[in-house]
Amino acid sequence: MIRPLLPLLLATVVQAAPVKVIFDTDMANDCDDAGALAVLHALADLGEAEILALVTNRKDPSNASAAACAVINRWYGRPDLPVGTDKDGAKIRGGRPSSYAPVLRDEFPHAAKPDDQMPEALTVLRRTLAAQPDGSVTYCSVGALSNLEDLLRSNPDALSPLSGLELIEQKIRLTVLMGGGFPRTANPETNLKLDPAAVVTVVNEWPGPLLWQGYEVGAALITGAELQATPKDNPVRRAFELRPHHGHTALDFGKPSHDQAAVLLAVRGPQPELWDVIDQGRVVCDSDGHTQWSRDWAKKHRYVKIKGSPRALTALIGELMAAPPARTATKP
Ligand SMILES: [Ca+2]
Repeated sequence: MIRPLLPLLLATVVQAAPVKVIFDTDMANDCDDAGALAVLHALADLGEAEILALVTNRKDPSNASAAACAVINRWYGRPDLPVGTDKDGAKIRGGRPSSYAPVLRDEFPHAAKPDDQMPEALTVLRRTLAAQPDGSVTYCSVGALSNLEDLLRSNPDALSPLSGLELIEQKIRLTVLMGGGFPRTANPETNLKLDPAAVVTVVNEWPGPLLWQGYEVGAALITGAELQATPKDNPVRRAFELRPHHGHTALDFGKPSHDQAAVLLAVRGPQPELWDVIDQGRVVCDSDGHTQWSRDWAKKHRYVKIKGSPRALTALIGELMAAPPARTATKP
């Protein structure tokens, strides 16, 4: 069945081939990761993206990040996407478990195991990259950078005769990073604060282009209430319903959309009508995770700012996040 396309979705960029995406998520604390995975599936439904694999990058006490990913993949009719977890990755400070991941795990059908029994994220990354054509993969990171560092430091193995550095150079065309703040923020941004050593490695040694989206971008994009119009058995809606935000839930009035914006940027690129791009410099990271834009030495780094009003981006993310799945949800 062909579903009606909403006006903003008609503004889709016509592309020759879908963008091949690896999604690296801390599907645990904030529900914008759930919203971002919804946007990614919606873009795949539109033929703009091909989801290659998911990896999780934050150790959540509920041990259910992979299950939450698998539940959402199944809702969108893609239950067989590879999902890997980082076993020694960044931990949530204070050990507070996710407000939504264990509930999604328990209320919805899926075939995922607990995070500590899932395939290694590094294995999933190396296997996925080795199987793809050169220069074809877009890496979208919306959490800690631990998996990127692990990949960068990895050695040749049975999955590929290439080192991690060589795999990145050969296979990844663009890496989009949600993290940091531009200009410099008072406190280090959460994703980078989780594993500053990994950030220092990535900013200094990642061989390909990095496109940064700082905290301030998502903070201006409030979405989530659009999900009220979706079915009650939509797990993304459920994640927003469970996530507290300023005395309400994220479903009531929405919340900032850091990760959804990063997915949009990864798949559609920095469309000039929506984004300003700042280049000719590099991101510098302190040992505490603070980022700063420096023009002292040009690397392949850029960062984005919203062009003009955030209204168009907000509406676009809201529509994509609430678009009904094109495929029938897979039965358990
Ligand atoms: Ca995230």
